[in-house]
Amino acid sequence: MEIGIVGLPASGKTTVFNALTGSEAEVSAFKGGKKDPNLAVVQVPDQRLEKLSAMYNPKKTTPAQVRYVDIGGSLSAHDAKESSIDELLRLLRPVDALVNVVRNFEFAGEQPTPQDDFDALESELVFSDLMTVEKRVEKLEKEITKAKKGNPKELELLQKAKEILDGGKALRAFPEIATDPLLRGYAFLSAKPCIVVLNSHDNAEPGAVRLELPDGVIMIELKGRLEMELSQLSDEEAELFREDMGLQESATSILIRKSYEFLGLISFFTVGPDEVKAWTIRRNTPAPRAAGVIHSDIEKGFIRAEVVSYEHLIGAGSHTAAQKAGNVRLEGKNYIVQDGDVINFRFNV
Ligand SMILES: Nc1nc2c(ncn2[C@@H]2O[C@H](COP(=O)(O)OP(=O)(O)O)[C@@H](O)[C@H]2O)c(=O)[nH]1
Ligand SMILES: [Mg+2]
Repeated sequence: MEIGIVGLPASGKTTVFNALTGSEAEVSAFKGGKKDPNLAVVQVPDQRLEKLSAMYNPKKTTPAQVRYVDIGGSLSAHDAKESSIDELLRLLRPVDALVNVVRNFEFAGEQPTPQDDFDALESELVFSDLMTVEKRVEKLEKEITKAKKGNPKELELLQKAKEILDGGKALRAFPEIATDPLLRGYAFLSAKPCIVVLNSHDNAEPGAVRLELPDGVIMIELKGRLEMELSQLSDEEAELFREDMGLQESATSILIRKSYEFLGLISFFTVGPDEVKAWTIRRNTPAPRAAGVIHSDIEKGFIRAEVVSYEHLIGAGSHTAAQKAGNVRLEGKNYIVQDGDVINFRFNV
């Protein structure tokens, strides 16, 4: 899973990035500071993986990962050159979801305006998609009328998208457009699931700010700077501080947990003496496609999946015991992989 962090200048993108990833990327005290993107990989906390690892005692234990990209610069055409916007878009196209950081702290004497900030960024996403659509529609119309090539169905979908975007709306609320395979290649930003991070000052009363958000957007409140400071302490120290401040879970785990839920992601496991590993897939993924996450050869040569649920395996104490109890199943290509499945794929190459 890959998450792109976006937001207005000085909303705290890099601060939140540091909080989430334990990085120490440079935050800036003025608007329009450092512009280079920051990238980091974070392990998804999962107690099941630890239990499986204790059972198999493998050489290597590999948690599922989330990649975070803090894109740095602004998407707004007002304060960025087209070339730098293209560069940002290139970084954002592949991400599975956007985290939109909204300022809820005083900055350089300016009071926070979270609703306005959210609306402004939402328009940037819509505007960026509109630019893409307009260019493409123009080209496709020419191709279709003059050269008799190009897909009229694609044009029709793009024209619908243009209408929605012209009306100032994000594409994510229109799944028939946002998820159509013909448009997937455009990776429209406003079609991506969006998680708003309300980046609150240290003393903020949780829940005090309510935002009006469009469909398909959820909000998580974080104290970015505080969480960043905590992320730079040792686990034990951070735990003590958390208890003191009445914070239960780290920002990282809250965001990862919520984004998993929100994006409809689940984990399955592969186990063995060499490696115990967690893999991320979307809910409702059939077994061969899940196998493809491990390697495309396993998907192509898929024969069967040998499946036992995490609960059955741990309950039985070993794979052999689970098998004796009749809880290891052989599943075919239509099997829908479930959260916590422990799978051994059988395949031909
Ligand atoms: N009080 C407070 N200040 C913050 C918070 N997050 C960021 N800042 C400050 O806002 C400024 C910009 O932060 P930065 O992370 O560089 O924002 P970016 O431009 O969006 O990447 C810095 O001076 C930060 O210290 C926060 O949660 N609380
Ligand atoms: Mg920054």
